[in-house]
Amino acid sequence: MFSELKPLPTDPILGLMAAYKQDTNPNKIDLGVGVYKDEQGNTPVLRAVKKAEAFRLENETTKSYIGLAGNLDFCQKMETLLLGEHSTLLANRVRTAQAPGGTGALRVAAEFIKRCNTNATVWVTTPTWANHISLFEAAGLTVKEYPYYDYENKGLLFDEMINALKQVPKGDVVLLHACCHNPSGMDLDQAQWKVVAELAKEQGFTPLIDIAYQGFGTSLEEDAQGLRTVADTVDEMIICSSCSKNFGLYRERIGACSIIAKDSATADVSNSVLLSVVRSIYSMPPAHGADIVNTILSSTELTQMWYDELDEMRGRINGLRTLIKESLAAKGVEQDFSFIDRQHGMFSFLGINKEQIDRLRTEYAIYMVGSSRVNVAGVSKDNIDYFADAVASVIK
Ligand code: PLP
Ligand code: TYF
Repeated sequence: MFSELKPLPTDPILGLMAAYKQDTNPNKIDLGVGVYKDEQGNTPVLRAVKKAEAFRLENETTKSYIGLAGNLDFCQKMETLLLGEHSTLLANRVRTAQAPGGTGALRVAAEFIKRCNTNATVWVTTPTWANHISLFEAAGLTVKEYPYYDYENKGLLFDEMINALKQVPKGDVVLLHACCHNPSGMDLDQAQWKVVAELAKEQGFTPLIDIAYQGFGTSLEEDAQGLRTVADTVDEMIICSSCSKNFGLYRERIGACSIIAKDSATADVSNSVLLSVVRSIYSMPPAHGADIVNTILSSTELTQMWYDELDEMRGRINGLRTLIKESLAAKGVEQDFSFIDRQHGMFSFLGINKEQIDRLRTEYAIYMVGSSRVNVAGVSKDNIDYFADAVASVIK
């Protein structure tokens, strides 16, 4: 039966990562996959993570099964990180299952939605992370898009977005990026979050908030503010979170799927369905990443160390955004790139065309996604000049 299979293309972002690795040009720059890099181009293990891992190695007492929801202390800490320590929802309306990465959390959410309403449509931003679409479709859900990024003005199509969401009925799901929108870097401001939250309440659709970059935008608290506004407004919502970026735990596959229901009884029923979904996919999540996050967040010392490391990563990203804007202007590039400095997280669209993207790769060994999405963390003080010269030369 295998011989009936047709070959499928690889994920273009992961494909780019492989192509970059093989490139022998000493000046090559990787602006592709969304992984944080330091000034040396490395993605080191965070110091707080190393300490927590040493502690785990010494103190772990069993490898026995962990349970369907995973590490319950981790789940509780994630709820607090997401909703804020003063949230009244924490007492009885939220239930969380640890998941294998943000992607695992999204797949669990997709199956959960399916159990709620087999005919649900999931509405995603235009554009969105390509995996969103394939993942929800793979779960048998319909995916439709709503306007979001304004390619022309490098801003938001907010009025168009609201008009589209006014057509979304109860029983459908609207996916929102909490912060650091992937791929555009363009986020809603707090007033806009309020409008979306009120609309969700009025229309009755269920918000699904994907938060994969908490702490990479403005701060841990501010990056979750929009999510908290929605949580305080609506009766029910889903949150899919990831610890890949902010804890640098990418390959450990750690994230969570949280359900907020209108009351404690509905939350309990939702939780039983959530755990049934988990059991039918992978039975239970792996222990390591959750243990590390829980150890860090249980220790004042390690939490402070993590805050400092997160501040360092965010500071570097935001500094590079300014540097990119200024370097391109200094090269005499007339096109306005100031939007890069106004956007958040690791990604922005340069807004250059296919031919220019190809030239950057073939002539300069500068790799970015085909949409012109760049990971700004791939730039450094050492390569910024080369990068700015290259961009200036292809857009002339
Ligand atoms: N959601 C968004 C918007 C992402 O960009 C990513 C990827 O990095 C994820 C979810 C999932 O991340 P992971 O599965 O690596 O935790
Ligand atoms: O968009 C990105 O680059 C990150 C990383 O299949 C990623 O979200 C990309 C593709 C993929 C998994 C993770």
